[in-house]
Amino acid sequence: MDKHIILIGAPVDSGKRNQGCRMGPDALRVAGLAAAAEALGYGVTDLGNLTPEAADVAPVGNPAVHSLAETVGWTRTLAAEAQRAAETGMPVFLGGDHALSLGSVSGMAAYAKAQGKPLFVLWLDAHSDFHTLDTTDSGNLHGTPVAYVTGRPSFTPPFPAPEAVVPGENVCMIGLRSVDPAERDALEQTDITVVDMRAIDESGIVAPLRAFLERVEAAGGLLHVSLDVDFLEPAIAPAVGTTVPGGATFREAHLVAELLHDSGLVRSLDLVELNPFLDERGRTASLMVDLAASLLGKRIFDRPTRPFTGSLK
Ligand code: B3U
Ligand code: MN
Ligand code: MN
Repeated sequence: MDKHIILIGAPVDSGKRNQGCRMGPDALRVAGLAAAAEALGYGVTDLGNLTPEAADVAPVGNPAVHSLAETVGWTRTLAAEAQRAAETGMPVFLGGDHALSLGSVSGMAAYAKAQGKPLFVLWLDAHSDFHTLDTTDSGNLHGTPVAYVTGRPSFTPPFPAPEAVVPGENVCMIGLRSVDPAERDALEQTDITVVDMRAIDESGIVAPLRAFLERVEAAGGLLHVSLDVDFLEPAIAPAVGTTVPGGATFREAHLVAELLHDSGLVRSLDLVELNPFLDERGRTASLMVDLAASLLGKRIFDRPTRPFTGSLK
C-alpha cells in the first residue's frame, strides 16, 4: 500500500474546446511513468483508460458552458474510482484536461472523510480554476474544479453534490499568473492560500510550500497534488493549450516535487493538461514523468543531515 501506485487513465477532453488531452495518458505511459515508479521501488497497477458514465443533464443557465454532460459523467466515474483506488495505493490520475479534478479531488475528499482525516489540496497551475458554472465566460469546465470541490454554488445539479467539501483553508495555489476578475473577487472572499508568480519572484517558492506542508502535517491531513502542465514555463513545457509565459522553471518545479516527496504527505496526484498534439518530440511528457519521479522519491544524492563537506561518506 505504502509503495503502491495506481495509474488511472483519464483521457478527459471535455473541459475545453481545443482537443488533444485525450492522448495525454498514453503519452505519459510512453514517456515511461510506470518504469520510473518501479525503479524507485513502487509496485504499479495501471487501470488503463477509463470511460465516462453516461449522464443525462438538463441545460444550465449559462449558455457558454461546454460539454456539460460528458464532464458530469467523468466526475461521477473518477470520484468513484478515486475512492476505490485509494484503498489499495496512491492514485495517480493521468490526464486529460483539468476538468478531471472535479472527480479526482471530490473522490479523494470523500475517501479522506471516511478515514476521519482532512484532505488538503496543492494546486500547481498558472490559473486558479475557480469559476462557477455561472461565472465562466469561456464555458470551459477545466476552469472550475477548485470552485466545485470547495463547495461554491451553481454546480449541483447537474454535478453530484460532493460527499465532502474541501475547506478553502486547506487549499494552496502556487504558480498563479492568469486569474480572471470574477475568480479574483471570489478568491478574496476565501481562506485559500494564493501564491502568484510575483510572490515567488520576490521570496522564492520554498517558503510558502513549506508553510503549507507544515499545516497539512499539523492537521494530520492527506495531501492531493494537482499538477497542471501550464504551472511550468512554456519554453520547457510547450504541450499545453493555454500557455502563459513566466511559469515555474525546471529547477523550481523539481525542487517542489522533491520537497513534496520529503514531506511524506502526498496521498494522490493529478498530472493534467498535457496535450501531446502540441508537444515537441515528447519533451513535455518526459518532463511531467520526471517531475512525478521526483515526487515519488527520485534523488541525485540523499541530502546530508549536516553541511555538505565534499565527501559522500
Ligand atoms: N480562466 C480562464 C482560462 C483558463 C482556466 N484554466 C485554463 N484556462 N487552463 C477560463 O477559461 O476559465
Ligand atoms: Mn488548471
Ligand atoms: Mn492552467
